[in-house]
Amino acid sequence: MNAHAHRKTGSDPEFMFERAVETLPRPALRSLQVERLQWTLDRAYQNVLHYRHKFDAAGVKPNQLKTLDDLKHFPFTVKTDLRDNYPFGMFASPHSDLCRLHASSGTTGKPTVVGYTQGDIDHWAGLMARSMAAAGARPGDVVHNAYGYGLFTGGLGAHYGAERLGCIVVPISGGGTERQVVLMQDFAAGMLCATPSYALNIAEVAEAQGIDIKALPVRRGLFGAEPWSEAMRAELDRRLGITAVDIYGLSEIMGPGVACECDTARAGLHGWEDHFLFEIIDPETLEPMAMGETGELVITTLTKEALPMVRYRTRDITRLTDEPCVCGRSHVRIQRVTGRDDDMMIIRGVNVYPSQVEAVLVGLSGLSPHYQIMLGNDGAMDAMTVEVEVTADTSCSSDDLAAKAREVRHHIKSMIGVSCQVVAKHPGKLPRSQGKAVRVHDHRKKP
Ligand code: DLL
Repeated sequence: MNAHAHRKTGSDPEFMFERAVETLPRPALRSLQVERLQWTLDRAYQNVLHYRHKFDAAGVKPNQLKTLDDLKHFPFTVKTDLRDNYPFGMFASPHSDLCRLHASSGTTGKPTVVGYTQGDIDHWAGLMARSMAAAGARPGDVVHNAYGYGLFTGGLGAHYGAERLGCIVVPISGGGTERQVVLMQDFAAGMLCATPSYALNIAEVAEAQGIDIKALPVRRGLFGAEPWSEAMRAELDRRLGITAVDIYGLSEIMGPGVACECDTARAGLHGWEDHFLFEIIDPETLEPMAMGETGELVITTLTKEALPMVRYRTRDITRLTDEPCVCGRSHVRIQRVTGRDDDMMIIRGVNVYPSQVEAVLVGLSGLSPHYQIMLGNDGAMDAMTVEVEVTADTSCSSDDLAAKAREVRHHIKSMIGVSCQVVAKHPGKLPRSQGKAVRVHDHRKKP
């Protein structure tokens, strides 16, 4: 067996970064959560005017929370609360205690600014180390970090986590894909951190460079920051010769590492319950939903100092499960996030997420997994055009492209139940992702 093949198998599958807390029995986890929740509510009420006003208006005081169930009496927090209090109005720490700011790109209006104390950064690094270990990284591994560095939380979040775990981090960020492939090879990366769409781009560029990425030591992919499907996971496993693991997070709550799958089960992301409280609510009625039911994920931070978040409505649609996991971790599992409720398209009365379209496209013969969706008008209704790309070994005569488009249209209709237009393009004609892929382009007329 050569060295590469040996490294591919990994070592010490039982390794846990913080075994005691990751396997904490439910009653102990619950009492830890109540204690930390009381601390968080009190901190928010004492230090953030926004929370004080909201709690007062709802007629609740932090000391009224005695059990986790009492949280339902407290008001929700939404993204516009952060925008309305731009830039620092939601912070619970004085400026002198801050050590980092991150911000969202703010495509609509002002960016969302989030702040961290040194304590927050320490917790974040620990949770990212925990996530990476769950995903199969081990001390000494080379971690190729292709998440973007900068105001986006992906790059620095993964960077600090990898270092905390004792890995050797390559802070390459996104872009320059040919060089990424060469360095993955030369530095013998064991884990690739990237958005799933960028990982696909890396796989494709490696193939074009004639580098067999499957034969490289890289054995784990830590992919997140955007919705992706099981079909895409199978595609990434196959093309990169890795085990692709899903990681979830959002800036408002911390960044990456709020939840992560274990590589043992790959069946839902362990939400780190010693630092966050997870609820699912009905986005219409705002009522809490039961374990297993699908709705909007709501998160409350339990240890954040600079930016405590009380019942933050993520807009992400998912469900929670609490069945024991084969890995032995006791923390609740968040099922794959299909998309945000604001990404949901309603096409001729059918609710569609871009990731559902992806699941149909990935794996169809003669088709590359790249796609984009154009939204337009069809009279009073919304219309969807899906642009796909054929593979290099497929005929590109206009008849064949039209036939391919008809075939894809048929699959989308039969699997998602929605009628749409499909345009099949020549190889390489669709944009390639360098970070978060932009799947939907909205050309609908504004009312
Ligand atoms: O995307 C943090 C992150 C970086 C997560 C790297 C994972 C890896 P934001 O830019 O604030 O933060 O975007 C957060 O991205 O509310 C989801 O809608 C989406 N998202 C993040 N991870 C996943 C995932 C980072 N694994 C928003 N599956 C979230 C589906 C995801 N959607």
